[in-house]
Amino acid sequence: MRRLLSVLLAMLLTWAVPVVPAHARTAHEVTYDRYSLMVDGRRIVLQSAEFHYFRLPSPELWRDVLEKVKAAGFNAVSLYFSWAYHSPKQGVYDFAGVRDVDRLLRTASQAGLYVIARPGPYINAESSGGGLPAWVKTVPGRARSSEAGYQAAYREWLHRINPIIARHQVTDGGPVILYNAENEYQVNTDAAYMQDIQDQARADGIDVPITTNDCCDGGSWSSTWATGPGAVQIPGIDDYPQSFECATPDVWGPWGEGLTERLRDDIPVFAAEYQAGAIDLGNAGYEKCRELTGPAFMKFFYKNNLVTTGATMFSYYMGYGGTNWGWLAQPNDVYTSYDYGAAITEARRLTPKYAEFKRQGYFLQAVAPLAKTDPVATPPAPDNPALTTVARANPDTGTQFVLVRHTDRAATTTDSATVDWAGHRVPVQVKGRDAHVLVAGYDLGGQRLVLSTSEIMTHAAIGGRDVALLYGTSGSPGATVLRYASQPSVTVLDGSVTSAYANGDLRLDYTHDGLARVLVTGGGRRPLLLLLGTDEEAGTFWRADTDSGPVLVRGTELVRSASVRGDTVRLAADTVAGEVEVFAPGQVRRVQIGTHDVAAARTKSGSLLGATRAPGAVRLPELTSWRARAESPEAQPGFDDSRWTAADRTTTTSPHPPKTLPVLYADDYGYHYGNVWYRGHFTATGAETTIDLNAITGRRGNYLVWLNGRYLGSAAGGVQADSGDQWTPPNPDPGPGHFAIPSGLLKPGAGNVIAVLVANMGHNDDWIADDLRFKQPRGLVAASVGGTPITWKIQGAAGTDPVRGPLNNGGLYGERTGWHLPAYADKSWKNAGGPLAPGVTWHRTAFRLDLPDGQDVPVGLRFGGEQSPAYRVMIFLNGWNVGQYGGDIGPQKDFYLPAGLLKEQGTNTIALAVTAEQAAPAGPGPISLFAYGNVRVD
Ligand code: IPT
Repeated sequence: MRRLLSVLLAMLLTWAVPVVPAHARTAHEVTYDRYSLMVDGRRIVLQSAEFHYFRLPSPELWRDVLEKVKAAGFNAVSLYFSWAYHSPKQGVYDFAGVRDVDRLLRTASQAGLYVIARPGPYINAESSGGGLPAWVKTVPGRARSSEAGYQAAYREWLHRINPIIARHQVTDGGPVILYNAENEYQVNTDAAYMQDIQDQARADGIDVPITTNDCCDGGSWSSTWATGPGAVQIPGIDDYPQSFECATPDVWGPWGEGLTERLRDDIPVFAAEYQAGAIDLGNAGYEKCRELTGPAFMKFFYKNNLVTTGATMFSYYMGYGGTNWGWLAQPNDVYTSYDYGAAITEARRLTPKYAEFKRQGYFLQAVAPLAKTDPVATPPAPDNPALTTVARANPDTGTQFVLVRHTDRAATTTDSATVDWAGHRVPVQVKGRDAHVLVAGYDLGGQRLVLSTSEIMTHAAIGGRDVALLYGTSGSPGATVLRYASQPSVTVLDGSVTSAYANGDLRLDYTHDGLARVLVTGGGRRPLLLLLGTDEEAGTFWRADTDSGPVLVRGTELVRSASVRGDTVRLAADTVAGEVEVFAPGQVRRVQIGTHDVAAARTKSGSLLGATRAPGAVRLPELTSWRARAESPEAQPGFDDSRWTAADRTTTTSPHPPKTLPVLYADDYGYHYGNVWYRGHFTATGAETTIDLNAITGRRGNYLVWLNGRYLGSAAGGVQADSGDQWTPPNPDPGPGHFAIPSGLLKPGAGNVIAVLVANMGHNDDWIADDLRFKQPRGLVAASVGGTPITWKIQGAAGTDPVRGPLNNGGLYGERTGWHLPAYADKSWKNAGGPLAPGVTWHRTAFRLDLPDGQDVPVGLRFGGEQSPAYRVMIFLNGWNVGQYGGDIGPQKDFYLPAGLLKEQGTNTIALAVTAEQAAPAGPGPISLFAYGNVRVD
């Protein structure tokens, strides 16, 4: 017994790792003034990226994304919390598994990020209902108001989510630094509601500053109503200057200059959502969205905003977009992928936008005087009107920040000028839609930077010297001037750089080309290693902090973190075959990537240079042995629907009155997501000639109709009955379908059965808070057979999947009987490949993966061939509904299968529910697995 105890104790001592590192639990104070946020009095520039955990249902991958966010120089992440994701019905909440937001907040903390917590209750985000659960559609009281029924509902949510957020606040040693109330709450506002959200938050222990994100201009909680009920401490503005027209990525700033307004004099300028990608409204594909919001846009708009407005709080929407898996999408604006054209792709890969974030983010974090600046009235002027300068300066240090940009923001030419600045005449050049933030009068570590026409990416004291990384457009001239007490000695280690010393100033002139290296020693200062690179070279650098100070790394695909122990620096890095160069503290002689020793040699720059290892090659299996089985037994007249819900209501809480009775709105019967079946029984008079239906499915939806087991055809589902906005007239006939009854099919004087399968593509948002758009019904909104009375039954999802949550399933027969689940025995199914009959046919196959440990190989499912208008496909991976494919759905042919849902070592099941609205000679295909990439993760 004693032995057992001591073994247990030993185990505890070895394995009990505190969840949150002890040093992280220190309480901090968050304050602010007109310049910036402050933590314990220290100013910070908040550089945040938006991330939606609910669009990545794999908690193990949250860490990957958040580490990538951190490594790009962000110090914060902005998190919407989706009410709908956690609550299948009133009073029921689930924060387990993929919904474990406590784990999410711990992971953010471990990644070293602050959190902007945005629990809504309304979040928009192109998510179904804008994050409001669909059950809220059936609650009396206008959504997003203080009316009674809705108030009880949203308070229920806040009292569940707030305590989780509250225990992770900066003020208690956690990461949450701001709490965002509501979302773009501008139209049909109710101050009592806006105030109550904040009162509830305070009562639940939220004590960090409360913010809100206003849309478009500063007209509401930000300024006009800044002091009344509902006013928040730090309002911010959302700005999407590049629009969402991904098809025309060269159109420049159609939605304006993108300058974040100063709203009040007592708070910092806060870009609460700044465009960092786009929804793909025109089905151009997300690569086009990435181009629309690519490095050129980022350089011009982000830098212009920084220097023109002096904003010190930025949150970029999105940092990583993710997937509208299940029924998460708000169908009017998005399809399955929510890649968003973001810096990190849906499959978690880094793009050129990521490198641009890194160049800018490192600068914001390294150059402290940026956190407190005032405008400079007369900036140094270029001698070429094609170029314009704008400047700010820190009133305490005098450090100047000068933006150099094209006067005409659409210009694509390369223009040069000289500028008289800080006692020097220096060349500047702007290529196309680039812009530069140049710094003068800055104490760069132990150095004095008089000015540079290269941009500062970062600098750090490493091994008794300063290492500074500066960069500029390839081929452009650069000049850097440093001040010394006496003439220093200059060694050009690499590249071509000239130097001249006069009156205490050392001037270096060069052309940005590759990576030049200059060592400056003496002159009364500690040594300086200047790295002068092109944008591309600078983008290959990483910076990580260790207990022994910062390290800089050139090369690898990603440096997640670094640590120094004795004479060894260990990098947690992703690699392919290539170079790694480490600038590390003086005692470091050895480099490890993970636990692997890198044979590294000392360079003349004092760094250690070695090679990185390639990942092992990976072959993915072919998808063969598909089995198929048709379902839709509900269409047959003899189907037993006695256990289905009777759809017999004559009243509804919906603001949209029914067009025929009974009320057939799916939500009214508790069926909120996915497909819904209706069966209508009637005794025919014999005079009936058509079945007249009307269904609202949301955009991209359809419905299929049978009479007495015979397929009559399909129709497109409507988007909305009433517009819900002042611009679009009401639509009395949203999703009509008129189905002629073929002769001989009707049974006069006897029982006849209409069967209708209606897609529910997701719920409209509630952006203008008028209830009308959000509470658009789903399902049938009108039904008649020539006036003959019909008795209706309805069946949707058979409950909530306890693991996968409320949005995973609708009411297809196969879903109700588990055909999507991996354990389902499909042995008796026929080999797939035959023609498709109208209705639903499932296809299943299994495949084994054995991906190597220690590699990241994001896997996708690809539909080859042309999209067919005949059918649409719902894709299940091991029971998880990972998306929808089809010409009516969107342009997407590749579907990401996130690890976690995907067993990287083991057997996986793909189940496809193919809904054919026309007969087709064959089902979807060819279907294959592919890898988005392959890196070692050490
Ligand atoms: C703004 C929303 O706040 C956000 O949730 C998301 O919908 C985003 O934009 C667009 O992707 S809405 C603003 C563009 C009017």
